[in-house]
Amino acid sequence: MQPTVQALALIAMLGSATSVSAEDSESPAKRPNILLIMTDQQRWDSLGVSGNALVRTPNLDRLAASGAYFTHAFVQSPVCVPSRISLFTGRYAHSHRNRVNYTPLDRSEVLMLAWLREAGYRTAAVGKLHYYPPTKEEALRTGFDAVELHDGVPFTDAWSDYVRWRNARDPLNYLPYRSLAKPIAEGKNPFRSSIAAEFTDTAWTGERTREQLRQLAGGDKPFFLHASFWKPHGPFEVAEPYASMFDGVDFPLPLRTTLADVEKFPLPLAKLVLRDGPKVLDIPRERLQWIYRSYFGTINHVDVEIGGILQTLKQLGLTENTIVVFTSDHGAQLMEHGIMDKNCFFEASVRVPLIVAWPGKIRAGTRSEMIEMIDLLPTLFELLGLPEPKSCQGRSFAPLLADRGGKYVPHDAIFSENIIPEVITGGNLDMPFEKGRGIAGIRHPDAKMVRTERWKYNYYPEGSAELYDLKGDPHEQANLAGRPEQHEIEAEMKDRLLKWLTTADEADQIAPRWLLEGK
Ligand SMILES: [Ca+2]
Repeated sequence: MQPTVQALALIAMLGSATSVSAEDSESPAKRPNILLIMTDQQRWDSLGVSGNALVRTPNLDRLAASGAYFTHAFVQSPVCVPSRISLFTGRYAHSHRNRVNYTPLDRSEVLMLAWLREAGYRTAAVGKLHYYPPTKEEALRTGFDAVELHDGVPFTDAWSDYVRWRNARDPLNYLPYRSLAKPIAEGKNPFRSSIAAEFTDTAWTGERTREQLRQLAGGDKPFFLHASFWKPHGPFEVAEPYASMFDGVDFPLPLRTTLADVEKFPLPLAKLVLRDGPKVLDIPRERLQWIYRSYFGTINHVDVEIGGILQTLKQLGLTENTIVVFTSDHGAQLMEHGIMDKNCFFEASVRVPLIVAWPGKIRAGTRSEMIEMIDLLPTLFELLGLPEPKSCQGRSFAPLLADRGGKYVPHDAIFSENIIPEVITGGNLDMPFEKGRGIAGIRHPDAKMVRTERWKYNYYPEGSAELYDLKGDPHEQANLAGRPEQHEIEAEMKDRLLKWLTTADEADQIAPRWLLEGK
């Protein structure tokens, strides 16, 4: 196979050994492993360590206590594919251009795993990847040596290793894996799954990750292993004993959103809320309560599996030499502002848990600096002693984790961006995308968010905006955009967005650092 242009560029970069000092550079065999554990649609406030007294996440809480736990980590796009590609490229969605779900990855983009493989790592993935086309071949093409795939939506089941695994084991394999038990007694969880916990995709992801760990432990290369859970993403089916673990527990529910509230939203956001009609706002409180119990039940199930993965890591003697990262691709509204899922800029959607642990090597503690998820790639590369790909737009926070000589400059603002496909497609995924013209000739309503410690400003292309004072209004209830007394702060936030959009790509436009340094 011919080496790719990107591979040659990396070899050139490694040869010039630029951004790390000689004592930081490790030989490939000595470099630590990376275990990247990811969940789908898990809110920042869904861990015990986040201050949520009702949830049960003892394993993640322990991991957080052993490493650096970030309370203010933000995804670059509040939807699956753009967010994941941002994490894996260290680039904003408008730069990697993979901006909505079910769009193919631009072949000129290089993912973290491909850079790591070129640097001597063995790379493997278990679970949800969400590439398009959603095949194992496509996943392998992006730089994985081994992939066990389960994207978890029906049209991808033909390629699902989980579906095959379950079919071979589960006596109830004739039932769809998301089927709900019937009948459900009055006062019991209507989302109880008819599938036993041991045959769920959550259990499969845990089991296969542990098996991959055993295989990778025997190799002579360091490894990058991506364990990617489908849950706690809805629909909210949940297996016993997790289905009934919160029976009788009342989670605090969000304020009810009325049609009058939604009519004040920017038009794209209002269309997102009302895509299936206004009846969504009338969800009975009791049913919503069961949704909360089920969502947090699946989080406990995932936590149990993560506990098993970390236990295997320990048994294999790998804990000391493995950087463990835990995060999620975006959060979940759970009916805050009338939205069940995400695709918006409220904190519940853009803010996610982030833990980075490496015993004895990085400082344990809780950090409140604002982190962009594109910062993870340069951080890991700095910890590994690898030069940062010049295409990367993130900022390493390694100086927060260890004393490495570098000084950390915290972000004074972080950014996210979002295309709301439902607004233009009505949920129809088959509408053809036309280069330069969007979908069916309609340009994307491409919304942008900037957030400082205190303010959040969301701008929509048709000219509407939201401005929230997070200090006085943490639940983002009062949109202050357009108020004369907020004119100055609104102008400042808009200016930040413009500066970001005009400079984020500058690494591609100026002389690459590796040509200038190391002389
Ligand atoms: Ca997702």
